Amino acid sequence: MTHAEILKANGLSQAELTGGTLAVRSPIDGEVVAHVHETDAGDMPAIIAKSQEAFRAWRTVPAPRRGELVRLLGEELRASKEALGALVTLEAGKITSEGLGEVQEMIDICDFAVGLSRQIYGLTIASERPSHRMMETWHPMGPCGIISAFNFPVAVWSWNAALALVCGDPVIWKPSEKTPLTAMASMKIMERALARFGDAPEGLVQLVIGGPAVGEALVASKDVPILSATGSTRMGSIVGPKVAARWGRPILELGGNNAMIVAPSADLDMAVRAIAFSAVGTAGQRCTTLRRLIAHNSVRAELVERLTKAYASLPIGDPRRATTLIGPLVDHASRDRMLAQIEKARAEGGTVHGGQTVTDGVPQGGAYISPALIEMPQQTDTVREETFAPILYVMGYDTLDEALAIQNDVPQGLSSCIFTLNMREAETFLSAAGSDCGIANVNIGPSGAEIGGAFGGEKETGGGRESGSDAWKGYMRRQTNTINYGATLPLAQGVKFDF
Ligand code: UN1
Repeated sequence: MTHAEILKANGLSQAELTGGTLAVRSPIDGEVVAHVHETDAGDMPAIIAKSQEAFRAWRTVPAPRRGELVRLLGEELRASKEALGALVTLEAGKITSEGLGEVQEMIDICDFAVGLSRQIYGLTIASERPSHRMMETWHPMGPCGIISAFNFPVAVWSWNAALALVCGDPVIWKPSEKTPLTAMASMKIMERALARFGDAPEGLVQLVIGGPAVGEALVASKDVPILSATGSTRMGSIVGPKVAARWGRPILELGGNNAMIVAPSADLDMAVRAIAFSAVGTAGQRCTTLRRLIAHNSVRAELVERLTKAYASLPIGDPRRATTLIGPLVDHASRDRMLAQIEKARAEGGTVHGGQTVTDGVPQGGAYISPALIEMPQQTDTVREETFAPILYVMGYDTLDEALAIQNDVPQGLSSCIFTLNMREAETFLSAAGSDCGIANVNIGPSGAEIGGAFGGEKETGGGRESGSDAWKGYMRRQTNTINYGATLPLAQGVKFDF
C-alpha cells in the first residue's frame, strides 16, 4: 500500500492531514506525509473542564457497563488491525509484524480490562471491635492524562485508557509529536466504539496534539489527578515532581538499560535467538530493548562470534517488506546520537562490530543502520546511559555475584533476564538479592512482555506500573470503610472516652 492508501484506510481525511502546523514524517523515507492541526494550549482549560464534567457522569456508570465500552473498542480494533498496524509501520517505522503486534497488544489489554470491569475487588478485613466489619472500596479518581512516546505510539495509550475507562476515569491523550497520525486513527476507532455504546458522556476520551505547552497543561492541572507519562528519564524528572507538587499521582514509565546474564549452562542457541530479537527488534527502540549482555567468560567469545554472524544475516530495510527484520530509526537525529555513542564507547576501550549507516537496498531518506555489538572492557559511563538505538554492549564475568553487581549498577531498573539451566542461579537472580528491576525473566529476553503482568520498573525508570496484574489500582482511589452493626460504640486500641 502507498502512504496515501494507508492514510485513507485509517479514515484520515485530507482536511485533517493538511493545513496544520505539525509536519509528520515517515521514518521509512523521511517523506512528509501530513501537516496536522495542533491543539491550542489556550484551549486546554476547556478540554480539562470537559473531562471533569464527563467524570461526574462516568463515575456513576456501573463498572461492568463501563467495560462494555472497552469490549466494543476491542471489537473495533480487531476490525481495524491491518489498517492501524500499517499506519504504525508508516509513522513509527516498525516492521509489519511488529506494527500488527502493537495493535494486538491493544486488543489484549481491552480483553483484560473487560474482565477487570467485573473484578474490581476490595478486601474484607477482620475488625478488632465486636459487631464491626471493615472493608475497602475502590472508587474512580478523575481525569487521567496520558503522555505517550513514539516507539509504542498506540499500545501504551491503550494500556492506560482501557484500565482508566473501566476504573471510571476519563482520558486525555497527548501522543508524541512524531506520531499524531496513529493517535488520530485510534481516536476514530474509539469514536466508533463510543457511537455503538450510545450514552457515554461527551469528552470521555479526548486527544490533544502538540508540543510541550499542551503536555504542560496536563501536568500542571489539579483537575487531572492521574498523569501517566512514558518517555525519557529527562522528561520524567520534570513531569514527576511537578505532578507530585500539586498532589497528583504520576505513573512514570521511563528509561531502561536492560541486561541479560548468560551463564555457563545456558542454552546458547536459545540465547542467541533471544538476544537478536530483544537487542535489534524495533531497531533497538523499545524501553525494554536488550542493551547490555553480561556473559560468563567461558561462553563470551563463542557468543560474540555467533552473534556477529547472526547480526550480519539480519535483513535491514523497508519495514513494509515481509522479510525485513530491522527497519529505520525514527529519524536522523536518533542515528546521529547512536553514532556519537558508538564513538564514546570506542574511546572507552570498546571493540565495535557493526553500527554503520546503511544506504544500499533501503529506501532513501530514512535513517537505516546496522545494529552495533560493542565488546567493553568494563561497564563504563557510556554503557550506563540509555541510547535509544540498537547498541548492545558485551561484558564478561566470572561469578554470579559479579554478574548481578554489573546488572544492577546502572541508574535504570526496567527489565532484566538470565539464561541458565541452573536452578540455583535462576532463583538467586529472581530473589531479593538478585535483579533490582521491575521485570526479571529466566530463559527469555527482557523485551516483548505480555499485557497480563504489571509493566514498569524501579530507580530512574520511575516506579510506575501499567497494564496487567493489579496496576488498575493506580487509576482508582481506595476507601477504607468501617461499619458498626452493634448497639455500642467501642473505640479502637481499647481507648476509653466515657461521659
Ligand atoms: C515501551 O517500549 O515503551 O515489553 C513498551 C515490551 C512491550 C512494551 C514496550 N510489550 O517490549
